[in-house]
Amino acid sequence: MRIGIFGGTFNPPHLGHRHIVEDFHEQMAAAGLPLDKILIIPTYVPPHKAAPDLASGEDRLLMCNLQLENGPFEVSDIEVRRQGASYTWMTLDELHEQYDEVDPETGEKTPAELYFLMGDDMLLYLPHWKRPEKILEDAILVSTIRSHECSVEELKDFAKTHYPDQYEAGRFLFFESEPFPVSSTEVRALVKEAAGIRAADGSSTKVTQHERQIAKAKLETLLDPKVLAYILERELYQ
Ligand code: DND
Repeated sequence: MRIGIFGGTFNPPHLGHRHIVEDFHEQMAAAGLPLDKILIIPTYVPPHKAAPDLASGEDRLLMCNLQLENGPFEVSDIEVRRQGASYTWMTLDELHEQYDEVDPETGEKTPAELYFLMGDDMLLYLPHWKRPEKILEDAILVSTIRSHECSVEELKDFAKTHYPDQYEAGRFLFFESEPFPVSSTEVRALVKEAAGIRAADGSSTKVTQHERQIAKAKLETLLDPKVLAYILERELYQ
């Protein structure tokens, strides 16, 4: 079985996430490696960063479902259920346990082929992840650019320099994607602004009605309408 994995804090999930994972799906098929499914896996506690304004695991699972509930995508609560810091090597172990196939007669194991998708920032941060070498044994890392500040060539050079053996062994894949530059940090700041709160100082007095409207209009271009409605209804990030 060939499984794509898209892990993230998804606080909240935005159209940049949808764009990259849809491209991933298409490009894997175009490369002759069609994925049987793609698991979208929100972290419980992100292992690598402070996460201000972190919405609950339940909220982030729900928002991922609202954004990617159809097609080959399946939102998985594996990390939210496990709780604690969501180290990727642990998740890959669990996924191998779940999806590796064992021949009932010979006992021979056919490991699931796992392909873990990430944007450029996460690939460049890989040396700081817990157990990157183990991760590269258990999954192939597939990456692309988030903005034109980086290029696929730079990503290849980085992987070749830092993980030469794994690079030679084909444990990295890259694809070209037209960037959709947006971040969850930017989205949360806009949500605050749309609610009349100045993100920088938390003050509720200084945002004009016009600025609030502009923030709301910008959010409509960055979020799935169902995710935006959910955030506003639940008053998340305010
Ligand atoms: P983020 O916090 O970056 O997620 O976490 C990404 C994944 O890496 C999670 O599964 C983490 O558990 C795992 N990780 C990171 C560091 C250390 C370890 C594990 C460890 O085990 O030690 P975000 O929600 O911010 O973003 C999700 C993904 O979407 C990322 O790969 C990011 O690069 C990408 N992305 C975009 N890609 C294209 N265009 C955009 C994007 N915005 C985010 N606009």
